[in-house]
Amino acid sequence: MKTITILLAFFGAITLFAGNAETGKLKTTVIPTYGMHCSGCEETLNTELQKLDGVKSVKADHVKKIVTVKYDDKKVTLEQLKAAIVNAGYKLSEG
Ligand SMILES: [Cu+2]
Repeated sequence: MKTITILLAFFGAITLFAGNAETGKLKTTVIPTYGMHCSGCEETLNTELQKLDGVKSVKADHVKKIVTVKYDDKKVTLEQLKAAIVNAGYKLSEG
Protein backbone atom coordinates (compact mmCIF):
# COMPACT_ATOMS: atom_id res chain seq x y z
CA MET A 1 0.00 0.00 0.00
CA LYS A 2 2.85 2.30 0.89
CA THR A 3 4.61 1.34 -2.34
CA ILE A 4 1.54 2.26 -4.37
CA THR A 5 1.36 5.67 -2.72
CA ILE A 6 5.01 6.33 -3.46
CA LEU A 7 4.57 5.18 -7.06
CA LEU A 8 1.56 7.44 -7.52
CA ALA A 9 3.46 10.40 -6.10
CA PHE A 10 6.38 9.57 -8.36
CA PHE A 11 4.32 9.43 -11.55
CA GLY A 12 2.36 12.47 -10.54
CA ALA A 13 5.63 14.35 -10.30
CA ILE A 14 6.76 13.05 -13.69
CA THR A 15 3.51 14.19 -15.28
CA LEU A 16 3.90 17.64 -13.75
CA PHE A 17 7.44 18.04 -14.98
CA ALA A 18 6.96 16.30 -18.33
CA GLY A 19 5.60 19.42 -20.00
CA ASN A 20 8.71 21.40 -19.19
CA ALA A 21 11.41 18.77 -19.39
CA GLU A 22 13.39 19.56 -22.50
CA THR A 23 16.44 17.73 -23.69
CA GLY A 24 17.65 20.00 -26.40
CA LYS A 25 14.66 20.11 -28.71
CA LEU A 26 13.19 16.94 -27.26
CA LYS A 27 10.31 16.72 -24.84
CA THR A 28 9.26 13.77 -22.79
CA THR A 29 5.62 13.26 -21.92
CA VAL A 30 3.81 10.56 -19.99
CA ILE A 31 0.33 9.96 -21.39
CA PRO A 32 -2.18 7.98 -19.31
CA THR A 33 -3.50 5.31 -21.68
CA TYR A 34 -6.25 2.79 -21.01
CA GLY A 35 -7.21 -0.40 -22.80
CA MET A 36 -3.81 -2.10 -23.00
CA HIS A 37 -3.95 -5.71 -21.80
CA CYS A 38 -0.61 -7.24 -22.72
CA SER A 39 2.78 -6.65 -24.29
CA GLY A 40 1.12 -7.03 -27.72
CA CYS A 41 -0.87 -3.88 -27.02
CA GLU A 42 2.33 -2.15 -25.97
CA GLU A 43 3.92 -3.16 -29.26
CA THR A 44 0.95 -1.84 -31.23
CA LEU A 45 1.24 1.55 -29.57
CA ASN A 46 5.02 1.61 -29.93
CA THR A 47 4.67 0.91 -33.65
CA GLU A 48 1.85 3.37 -34.27
CA LEU A 49 3.49 6.26 -32.42
CA GLN A 50 6.89 5.65 -34.00
CA LYS A 51 5.24 6.25 -37.39
CA LEU A 52 4.81 9.93 -36.50
CA ASP A 53 7.57 12.19 -37.68
CA GLY A 54 9.35 13.71 -34.70
CA VAL A 55 8.77 10.81 -32.31
CA LYS A 56 12.14 9.67 -30.99
CA SER A 57 11.14 6.91 -28.60
CA VAL A 58 8.02 5.28 -27.21
CA LYS A 59 7.60 3.13 -24.14
CA ALA A 60 4.11 1.78 -23.54
CA ASP A 61 3.44 0.09 -20.20
CA HIS A 62 0.17 -1.82 -19.88
CA VAL A 63 0.65 -2.44 -16.14
CA LYS A 64 1.15 1.22 -15.25
CA LYS A 65 -1.32 2.27 -17.98
CA ILE A 66 1.00 4.90 -19.38
CA VAL A 67 2.79 5.64 -22.62
CA THR A 68 6.03 7.57 -22.31
CA VAL A 69 6.94 9.42 -25.49
CA LYS A 70 10.08 11.35 -26.29
CA TYR A 71 9.39 13.74 -29.15
CA ASP A 72 10.44 16.86 -30.98
CA ASP A 73 7.67 19.38 -30.34
CA LYS A 74 8.56 21.31 -33.47
CA LYS A 75 7.59 18.33 -35.60
CA VAL A 76 4.76 16.70 -33.69
CA THR A 77 2.32 17.95 -31.05
CA LEU A 78 0.99 16.32 -27.92
CA GLU A 79 -2.44 16.41 -29.52
CA GLN A 80 -1.14 14.38 -32.47
CA LEU A 81 0.37 11.83 -30.10
CA LYS A 82 -2.94 11.50 -28.29
CA ALA A 83 -4.83 11.21 -31.57
CA ALA A 84 -2.53 8.37 -32.65
CA ILE A 85 -3.25 6.52 -29.39
CA VAL A 86 -7.00 6.89 -29.90
CA ASN A 87 -6.72 5.86 -33.58
CA ALA A 88 -4.85 2.72 -32.49
CA GLY A 89 -7.91 1.79 -30.44
CA TYR A 90 -6.92 2.88 -26.94
CA LYS A 91 -8.34 5.45 -24.56
CA LEU A 92 -6.94 8.50 -22.82
CA SER A 93 -9.30 8.24 -19.87
CA GLU A 94 -10.80 5.41 -17.88
CA GLY A 95 -14.29 4.12 -18.66
CU1 LIG B 1 -2.87 -6.82 -25.70
